[in-house]
Amino acid sequence: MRFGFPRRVLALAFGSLVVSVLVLGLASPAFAHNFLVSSTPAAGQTLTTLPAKFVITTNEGLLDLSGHGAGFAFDVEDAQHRFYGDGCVSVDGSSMTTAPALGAAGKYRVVWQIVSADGHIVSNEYSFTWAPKGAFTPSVGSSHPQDCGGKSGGTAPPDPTLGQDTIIVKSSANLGLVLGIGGGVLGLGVILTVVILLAGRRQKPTE
Ligand SMILES: [Cu+2]
Repeated sequence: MRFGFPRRVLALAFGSLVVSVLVLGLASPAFAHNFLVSSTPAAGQTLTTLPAKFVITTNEGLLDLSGHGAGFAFDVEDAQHRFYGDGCVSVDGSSMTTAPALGAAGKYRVVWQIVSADGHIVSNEYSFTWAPKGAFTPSVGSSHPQDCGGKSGGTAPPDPTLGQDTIIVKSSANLGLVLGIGGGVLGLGVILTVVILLAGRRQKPTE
């Protein structure tokens, strides 16, 4: 009985250690998937002038195996489903850029796709509002996304030479991280149950 409390504390400390290792172990592969850090235009932004370039910046280096953005896409679409830009992307470090082009004022949608540091495809979308101030000559756009003369971009399927599955990240939440935390919580529950059962069993004979 005298050693019951410290033993339980020790068991809990050990349990916490196991849970930490579990959470880190399960969550770390998730960090291999690049995620969006910032963009131009930004999600939900009202853009009033055309920036020098459109940019998607992720948390770590992108994997541009072909050297000309195969598997990458930066589609800009208006509410009438017309697409703007030549579909050419340039990959530099953790960022992908494309030459900016927009049509008439209104709501626009960006669909981006990148090749993650671990070779997996990650894509997502967001919208922004285009409200040009002053003189602006709108681009005509096209009925489908351009693919930079077959080099990159558009909604072309990912480079088959990558031989990897496609990960579609629909929310900004990191799915792997959520799964990792879920696994950690589950592990904690199991460990707590075992600790409580052991503590109960140990106390019975002394009383
Ligand atoms: Cu991956």
